[in-house]
Amino acid sequence: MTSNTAAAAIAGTGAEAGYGGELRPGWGKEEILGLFSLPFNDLLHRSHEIHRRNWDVNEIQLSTLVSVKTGGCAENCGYCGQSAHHEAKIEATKMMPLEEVMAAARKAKEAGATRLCMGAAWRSLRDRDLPHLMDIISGVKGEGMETCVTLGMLTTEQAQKLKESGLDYYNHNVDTSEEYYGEIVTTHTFQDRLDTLGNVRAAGLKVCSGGIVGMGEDRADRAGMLATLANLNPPPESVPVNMLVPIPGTPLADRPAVDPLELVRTIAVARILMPRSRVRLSAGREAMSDAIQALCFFAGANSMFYGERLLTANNPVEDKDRALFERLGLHAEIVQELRARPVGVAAAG
Ligand code: SAM
Ligand code: DTB
Ligand code: SF4
Repeated sequence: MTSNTAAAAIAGTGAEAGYGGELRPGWGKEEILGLFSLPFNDLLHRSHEIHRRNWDVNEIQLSTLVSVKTGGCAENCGYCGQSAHHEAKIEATKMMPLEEVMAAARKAKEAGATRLCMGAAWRSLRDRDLPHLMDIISGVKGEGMETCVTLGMLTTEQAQKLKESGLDYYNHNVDTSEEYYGEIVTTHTFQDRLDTLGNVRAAGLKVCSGGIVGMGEDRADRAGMLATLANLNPPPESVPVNMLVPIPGTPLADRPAVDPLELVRTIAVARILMPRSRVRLSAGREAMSDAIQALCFFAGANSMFYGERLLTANNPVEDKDRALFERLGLHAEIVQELRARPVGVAAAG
């Protein structure tokens, strides 16, 4: 089926074609491309309806990032300023001490975040780093925050240890389609990424996996990436959609910018394919207008990174995001067990 016929086939009521928003592993790339090709209004109507059926559409989950070990990474991911292969001027650091992470966790919680996402620039986790990470995870969990880490490749045994220490989510992005993956990194394979996701799932952790828009991939690659994610059984609980942040000195620094409406489409399609996953409007918000962000929330995004830093790049400051929330009538997710926490934006609405 061509993209156009696929688009025509799903332009009807949707329900008979199985687009009612039920979990439905087995998505084909052609039918996903058909969704991408829908007129913008039809696509957003479809995704917003599914969003509304599954979520409080005015609630956004807030995660704050902390880079606990920055730079010097052995991998050569073309977008990443932390790779030792590139000329990016990001200084490598040692592993952050527990107290520093705890201070960052308290600050993020005070500001209204419910989850702390801790990243380390590693190809894979080494067993000798496990005890310190387990202390960090149990400390942050003890503060009453949800915990997420992204540490590169992981074995099932390591994933189990992290889970025992109080880890809720493991982030490991597929980043793009299987076909395009070799164009952006050659030091590990797409299958390596899937293997780690399998190990994370086997340990009973929640999965956070998504990708990047704007690396020079085409729409078929974006469809392929979403097919991979949606066909995981179950799909990831959390799906970050990043807009490439061009980092000077990286091979992808000069990629032409993608039409921001294509990002909105990608979010809408992610929402249709994974109705009950949190879809996170992730990196790249600093370069986005408020209107584009509002369209992303309408299309189905219901999570974002909150706090002035991502890992190495900037993110909008908290005040700016609070003002945007106010203008859009949005409120932050409140995690039940955190109800007694100090008032931040989470108390609004
Ligand atoms: N080393 C770990 C890994 O590769 O999974 C964790 C860190 S890595 C920085 C986490 C994710 O951040 C990447 O998979 C990618 O999706 C995203 N990311 C990194 N640099 C980015 C950039 N310049 N623009 C947009 N997203 C980026
Ligand atoms: C994800 O999908 N995006 C985050 C998080 N997971 C680890 C990282 C974004 C990094 C943006 C570029 C930087 O800060 O270096
Ligand atoms: Fe960056 Fe992670 Fe790739 Fe290392 S493995 S270069 S930290 S994205």
